[in-house]
Amino acid sequence: MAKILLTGGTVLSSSGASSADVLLEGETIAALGERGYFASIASTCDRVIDATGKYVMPGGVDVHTHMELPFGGTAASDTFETGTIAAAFGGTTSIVDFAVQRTGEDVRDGLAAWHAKADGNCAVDYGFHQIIGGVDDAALEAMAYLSEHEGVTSFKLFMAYPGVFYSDDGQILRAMQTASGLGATIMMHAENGPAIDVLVAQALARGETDPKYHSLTRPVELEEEATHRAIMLAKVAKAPLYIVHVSAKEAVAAVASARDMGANVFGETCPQYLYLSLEEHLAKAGFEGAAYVCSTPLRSRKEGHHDALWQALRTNDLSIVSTDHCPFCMKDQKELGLGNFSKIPNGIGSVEHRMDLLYQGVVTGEISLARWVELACTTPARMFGLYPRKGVLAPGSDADVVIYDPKGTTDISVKTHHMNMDHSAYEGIHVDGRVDTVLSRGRVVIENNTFTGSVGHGTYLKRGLSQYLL
Ligand code: DUC
Ligand code: ZN
Ligand code: ZN
Repeated sequence: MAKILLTGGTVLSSSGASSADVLLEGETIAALGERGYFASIASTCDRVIDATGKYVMPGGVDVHTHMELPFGGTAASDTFETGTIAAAFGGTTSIVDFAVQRTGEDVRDGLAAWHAKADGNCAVDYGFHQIIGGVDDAALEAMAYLSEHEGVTSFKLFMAYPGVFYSDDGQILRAMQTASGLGATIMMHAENGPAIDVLVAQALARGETDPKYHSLTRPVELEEEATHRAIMLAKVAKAPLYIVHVSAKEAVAAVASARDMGANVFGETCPQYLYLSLEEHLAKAGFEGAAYVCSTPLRSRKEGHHDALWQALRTNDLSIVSTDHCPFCMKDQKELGLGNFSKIPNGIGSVEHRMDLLYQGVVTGEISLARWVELACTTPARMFGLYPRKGVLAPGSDADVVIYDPKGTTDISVKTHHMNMDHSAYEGIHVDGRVDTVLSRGRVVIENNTFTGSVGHGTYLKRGLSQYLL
């Protein structure tokens, strides 16, 4: 079994920082010791990595990605291969992607299709949530099977996208009741889709076709209302509820109020809602704004959503930052919506940049170092049944480790990123930190800005139930 010693670094966890050395044996962490503790065995190690002046932290866990997702007549442009290599470059060593079932389809076929896409093609470990796009008796039975036998313990429902993924309130309640019986988590895309569709049709009829109308036809009220309705339905069903991609401060308030009452209600946000805005990005002249079309949509900075999201990350009103990585190229993909914003495929790619962008929040004083680790690594692992295998540096945990250089810098650009996209939504953004070295299950997969891992190294993660419930 290969032995790797990481010396000289500052080890980070969700509770703080300490000077420690870390010994890896094979695929797992063997021990942590105070500085120099392993000096006598250093010569027996296969490799000693000097992390002096750098942070040594758990590999990132991104619990919201969409590799190869079919959407709007095209498909997300990252394959499991390109997307997980990009993830590794960015210090993310586990992803949880979404298998898809639509009305009339067999849930197990949907899951099998996602296994077929990912199996043998991933550079880092991966798990699946299951989208239930057609709640019926068979789908409810399948939820039990997936939760008990397949390591799929979370199910995403949509209050948006009528005719595609949408569930009505009765369907949502039934799925929540099933989840409650299983101890599984319901993940919710909380936007009032039928009302949005009316606003979209009215905007198009007025000739309002530019990308910015994507946000203007998805007003905060329709995110707030759906979030509140989802919380009430979960309360009736007594089911754990996780609101995905929260973007509006009013939706944060709904989540916070449910949490204050002791409900198992949780929320995530994504880098795009922290860094990008309606005014500065989506409303760019011409068709440039199409790069920033995602749902929930980018919000107005002057309305205070961005500040409210950072605050909620500090107070744990929001518990996780994931990416909703759903990349589309401008050419041939976003371009499908030229002259009609409603045809622009929804999604932004950032699986490579989540750890860096969130670290910039440490630099600017929005969050602490410990909170960075908690939001990006530890809580995602706990929320979705991967802890303590993932999300923490502890004896017995997988040796998924990021050595992060706070003196390094990262300039995000399409010229240097590894995602399969012909643009970057974060072009020109500067981060005062840099991913230095990444290990996935004891193997160095990134060093010297080079991918040294292999496609197929990533294994399927059978997940347990949430370890984060109140
Ligand atoms: N939102 C996106 O931006 N893309 C895919 C699906 C979703 O809900
Ligand atoms: Zn969604
Ligand atoms: Zn998503």
